[in-house]
Amino acid sequence: MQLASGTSLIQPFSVEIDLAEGAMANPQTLTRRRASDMRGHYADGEALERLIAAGDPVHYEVFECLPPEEYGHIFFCISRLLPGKVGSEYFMTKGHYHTVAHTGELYLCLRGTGFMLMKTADGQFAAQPFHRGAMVYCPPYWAHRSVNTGTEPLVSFCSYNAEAGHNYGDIEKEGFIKRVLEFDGKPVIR
Ligand code: PAN
Ligand code: ZN
Repeated sequence: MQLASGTSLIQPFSVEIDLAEGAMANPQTLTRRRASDMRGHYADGEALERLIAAGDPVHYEVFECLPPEEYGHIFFCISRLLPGKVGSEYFMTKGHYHTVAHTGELYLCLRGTGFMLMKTADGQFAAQPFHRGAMVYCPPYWAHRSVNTGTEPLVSFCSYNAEAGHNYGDIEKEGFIKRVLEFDGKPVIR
């Protein structure tokens, strides 16, 4: 067998995912972001500071399985975003472009309700609803952010090119164009 340069041969493996709870057993990395990691992302910064002072709750957890970071390999993860609001804005992930911008991503929602917000560098915006069974395709070049508009965790399985990387800086500067806020008890994108 001829190996392509830059792509390692590794042994096949499997991992167990608790579909009901939204957790991966023995992930290689577990990233946990709290309210204090979200400064600068919500419209109501004072509401966020009150939340941080009141115990700095977890916003979301990402359980990742990371094969070699090489062309041809595939990363996959479980993203578990808790329910809640900062002022009237629903809990959300930071959001990012991929560092290798021409790489896409698949999200399969396993539990909960919400939206995937997406935007391009030239100002296009899209939102796709999340509910159990919704598979959202995030094409190359689109920044992406999950928003939980429900009362239970929003859990998604995600998969993307291993060499994609995460670029948080550009979207922090640009913002996502629109936010998901609660009005009269219902989510509104504006
Ligand atoms: C996901 C995200 C995950 C957390 O695995 O990384 O939902 O969101 P942030 O990375 O924006 O904090 C993904 O899109 N990976 O590429
Ligand atoms: Zn991504």
